[in-house]
Amino acid sequence: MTERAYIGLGSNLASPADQLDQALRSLATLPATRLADVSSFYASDPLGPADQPRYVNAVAALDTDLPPIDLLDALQAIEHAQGRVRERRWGARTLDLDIILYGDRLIDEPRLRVPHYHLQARAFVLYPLADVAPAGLRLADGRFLSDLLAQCPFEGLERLEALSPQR
Ligand code: A4P
Ligand code: MG
Repeated sequence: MTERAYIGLGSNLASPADQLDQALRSLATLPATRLADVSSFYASDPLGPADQPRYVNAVAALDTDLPPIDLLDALQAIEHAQGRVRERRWGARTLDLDIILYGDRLIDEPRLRVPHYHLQARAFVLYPLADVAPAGLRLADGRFLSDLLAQCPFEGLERLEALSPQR
């Protein structure tokens, strides 16, 4: 069954906006998957260790027949292809791809938790998600995106002007 999944993209190394563009091209070619929509790109200071460059973040909407774990495998392959090296937690990275939501599923497995943990505290996830999600979106755990946005100020996010027609 085709499901709507929302993917969070983040980068703070090696031309972050270019990394996101490259990742979007890869998402568009995933098997059994259609890249349905892409948010604006947003810049923000790093959450976590402050001695790293600013991040660029976005959210992509996918319509996919890939089961969640297969989608995670595919995302990790894209991260790997773009030179992601896992170092310290919350440290700098060329590309981070997270499954924010997958249909209306609640997933709590060792490799995969959906909705993504910390979603509610992260403006750099919530605001791009709001760009591409339907008005009134309700998460699988019953929370409304509008309520999470109301509790998470936009402050600190910088919306970047579109540089490519893709966005
Ligand atoms: N995993 C579990 N659930 C998921 C999911 N829903 N989507 C597991 C993707 N992966 C999921 O991830 C570690 C493991 O999480 C994976 O192997 C997967 O099986 P990782 O990407 O290797 O580790 P990480 O990213 O260093 O850790 P973590 O806790 O995922 O960090 P975050 O939450 O991704 O935060 N500041 C700004 N401004 N913007 C950012 O994007 N990102 C981070 C990283 C820190 N500060 C930031 C930003
Ligand atoms: Mg991650």
